[in-house]
Amino acid sequence: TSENTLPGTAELAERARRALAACGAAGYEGSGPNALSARSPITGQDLFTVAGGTGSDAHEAIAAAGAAFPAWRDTPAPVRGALVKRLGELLTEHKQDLADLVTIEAGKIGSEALGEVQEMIDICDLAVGMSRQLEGRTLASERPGHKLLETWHPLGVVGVISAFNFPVAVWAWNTAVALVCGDTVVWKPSELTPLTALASTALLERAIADTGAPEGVHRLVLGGADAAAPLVDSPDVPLVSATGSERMGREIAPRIAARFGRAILELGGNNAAIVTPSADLDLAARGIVFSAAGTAGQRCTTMRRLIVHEDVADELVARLAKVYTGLNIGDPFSEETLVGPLVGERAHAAMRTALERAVADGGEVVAGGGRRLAGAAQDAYYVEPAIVRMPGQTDVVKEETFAPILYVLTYRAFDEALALHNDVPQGLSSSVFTTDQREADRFTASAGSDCGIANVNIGTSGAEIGGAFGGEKTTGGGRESGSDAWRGYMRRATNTVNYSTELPLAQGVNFG
Ligand code: UN1
Repeated sequence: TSENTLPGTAELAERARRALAACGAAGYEGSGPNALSARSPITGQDLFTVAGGTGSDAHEAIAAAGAAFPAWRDTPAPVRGALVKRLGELLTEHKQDLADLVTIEAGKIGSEALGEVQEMIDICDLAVGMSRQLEGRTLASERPGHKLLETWHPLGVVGVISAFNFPVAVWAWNTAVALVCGDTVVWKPSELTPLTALASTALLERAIADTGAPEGVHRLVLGGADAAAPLVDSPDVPLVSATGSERMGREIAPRIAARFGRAILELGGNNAAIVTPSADLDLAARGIVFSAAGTAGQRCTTMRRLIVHEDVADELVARLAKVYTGLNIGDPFSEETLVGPLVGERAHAAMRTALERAVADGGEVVAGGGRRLAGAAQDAYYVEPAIVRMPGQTDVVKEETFAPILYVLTYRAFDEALALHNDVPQGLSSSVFTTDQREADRFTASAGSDCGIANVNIGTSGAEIGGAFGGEKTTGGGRESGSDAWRGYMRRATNTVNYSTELPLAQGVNFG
């Protein structure tokens, strides 16, 4: 492994400024009461300060998006699609600029940062197609000369709250779909990633100007949890789509429910893979390493548990440990790097604590766990992804620690593997590695994985945008992105139309 050197903070700040300027963001640096530090986990240092008052105040933003709603609602959906099409073109043009900002703010390696922007472009393509396919159904009426229809209408202002780890893709999933659905959007990104938010907003604003859409269809609100409070509590925001921790979900879900608002929640994951004796271990090892160590363990879909048949456990763990020892950890801008930094000190402390608890529970750390590059940047937290063999699924294994720790459990019978798999509070993503069709089909059947995503012979992370994304239990139950997840962004009306000259009542009721 090579201990690569890190870029300097001043160099990162310059690179960020260049990318922002290319995307058309200007006038964001400064001070003021609500000023925000833009920081890079690459060095752990502040890059510069984003002026207080950059972006809108949430109340103002909700009012502006609310005022733009009627005109946007009344714009034909395929015309709304033209805005998203233009956004997709601008994202394609500025793919590298945005990816640079994702690397600078979230610490993702170049390829994953570009992948995140590709995910934005992909959802724009999908949403443009959707804009001509927002379809309802016709249903059979029980009455002669009547028809029963379902129609779908724009909802209103959608509040989007997103996390640091996918600072722009998750915004795009929500925003591209909400916009073609005729909704307007107020976005509160993570306070850790204001720059990617400013750049994406600048691109969307350009697309709005280019296509003549109402300028209030989108507003950006910067700040911490306080800044998002009006989105959570305002009756003028019929839908809140929030991605983040279970703790955040527990805080906001009851408040949204108390006003009968709708929520799409994407909270924690504690994603596992079952590896059966018939698995192709080469393929499994590759899938596991990408899902468990990739993105430094900071995806909601990161693989955190491995449930391996005892006949193949030693061999698989030995292979994984070998690959882990060779992982290049360091500067995410370096082509050789596979593992960039953790987002910050708290993530590192959480990782340390989890490893200590795992060891206290009888776990054995078979790879990684150490800190790297502390000499080069004491405020940056580079860690070796860890593999820990556990004697059982103890409390720490049932929690989501947002860091690269893979707990390994063993099983004898497939039933036991399924039981262990589902015995955690979270239900986002899952996979089985097997060449036995019965096991694969059992895993994806009703009594198999209880997650929103259940894969066969690929890892738990890196879902395509074409499917609906989200999970069950404490993951929150929401679905975003593809398939018919768009329905969550619209309101449904049932229409009964009588085209006869009679007035028969339903259920055979006679009334005079
Ligand atoms: C997240 O970590 O919040 O499936 C989203 C994946 C990505 C999205 C992850 N497409 O890993």
